[in-house]
Amino acid sequence: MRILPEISRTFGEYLLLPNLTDEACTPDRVDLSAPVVRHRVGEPSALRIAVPMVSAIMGAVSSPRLAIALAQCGGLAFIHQNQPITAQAEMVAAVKRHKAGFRHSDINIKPSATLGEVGDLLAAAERDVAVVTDDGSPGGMFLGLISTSDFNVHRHDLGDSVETRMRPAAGLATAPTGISLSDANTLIWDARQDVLPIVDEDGRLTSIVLRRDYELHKQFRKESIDQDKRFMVGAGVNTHDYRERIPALVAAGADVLCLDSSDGYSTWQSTVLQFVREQYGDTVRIGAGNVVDGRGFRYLAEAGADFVKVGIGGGSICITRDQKGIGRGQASALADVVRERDAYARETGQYVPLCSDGGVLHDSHMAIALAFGADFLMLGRYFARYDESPSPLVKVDGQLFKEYWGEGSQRARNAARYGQGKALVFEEGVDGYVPYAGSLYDNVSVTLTKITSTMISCGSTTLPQFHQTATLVEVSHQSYLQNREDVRLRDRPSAIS
Ligand code: MZP
Repeated sequence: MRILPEISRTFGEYLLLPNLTDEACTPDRVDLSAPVVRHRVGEPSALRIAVPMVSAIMGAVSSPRLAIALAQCGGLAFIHQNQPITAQAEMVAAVKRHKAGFRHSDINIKPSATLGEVGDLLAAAERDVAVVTDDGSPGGMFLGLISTSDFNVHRHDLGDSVETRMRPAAGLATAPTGISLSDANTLIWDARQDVLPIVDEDGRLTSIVLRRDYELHKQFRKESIDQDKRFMVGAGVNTHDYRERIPALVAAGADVLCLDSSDGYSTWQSTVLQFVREQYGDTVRIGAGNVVDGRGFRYLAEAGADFVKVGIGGGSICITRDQKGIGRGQASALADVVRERDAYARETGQYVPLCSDGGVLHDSHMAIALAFGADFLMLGRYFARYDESPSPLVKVDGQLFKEYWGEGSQRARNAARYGQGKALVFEEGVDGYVPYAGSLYDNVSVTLTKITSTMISCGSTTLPQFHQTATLVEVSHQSYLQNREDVRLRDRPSAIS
């Protein structure tokens, strides 16, 4: 038995101190891109993301629709593996079928459509917008746009039978097919529209550009796109059916795989990594985890993992620490693994990126995790709240929530992950709700702006620079409590009157 001479700490126990911000440190210069897979020190990673966010390998989080939305924002989704191989491969293929660029407008509806009809269309097509034309045909006159957020809220408030509500009509400017994204964005901006219809030579609507896409592009400029102009997508795999699942996912076009386990410090993971190298060499990339200390990292890095995922017990729906007594505060786990990653890079010349998985309760925790040295972040609760996640929207006491359940919950019945192939004997995750928060695009944009702003205060314009120069300080329990009390009072102004 050994007892580590330190306390296990989480993100909320730290704050960042500002560093000098100079003229070079402006929002337009901040580069949030991150490596996803191992690479030689000083050389670029073969797979990078424009923003350091990936979605959790969970049934309540990562669907094709969320994957496309997240790729459009510059991140990457991992399609969950708690489903038959064919179903998962079909989800990956569905993401890869979508060409990056302008949105398709193949859901066309009549102004007289009921909300129920619109909802069914949106859900069936996995789109977040439908185009309204005067006669409901693709060639009809463009009248406006319905977003899924509007639809969801209206449907709950008004029921299915009322007439569709549209965003204010926005058909003033149209652009010809073939226009570049930046020209389209200039037009949409100049015309002060929410949406820019793209029309063919006969004036028929072919696709659309959304203003919020423009804003995202303006800020972050990139989408997660492969060389073939398809959206990038990842997929979870396990240590049981990998001989069949991995080939199916590779054939479907998955860009990167990740072993999905609450405890990755095992010979099973090493066996899967070896299988991938034997079968595919370096053409298939695969991450492994989860680990919470340097030993676990070193074991998986030496076994050939392309990235390593950090975190046990910190997930918002996780009860592993209560049930099994296993885990570590996410900040302490990261600090330990980051030290080992850097030592491994010095010794071998190989940089193995780290993904911090779980435990992000506030946007500020993302900045803290990155400051601790994480290369990118895996988020479950954060994405589950949005229109694009696959979980049901429900109304409780007049407030809208999305359902969110852990992969170790009875609901997920993830015997493969938590029960080692046997029936689930005890739960490691809960089945609950998260407050509904609207569109992924809008929220991600705000979150990235906050991270950018933190980095500027800390005098950094790149993540590697942030890793090196960030100065963190522990907060006292008293200071933590006082801050929480302030937040409570801000949230409930009547309490101080
Ligand atoms: P969070 O972003 O909701 O805090 O955490 C998401 C992470 O929790 C997932 O990526 C996964 O590692 C972990 N998770 C998923 N299901 C469970 C469970 O049922 C769990 N215990 O811990």
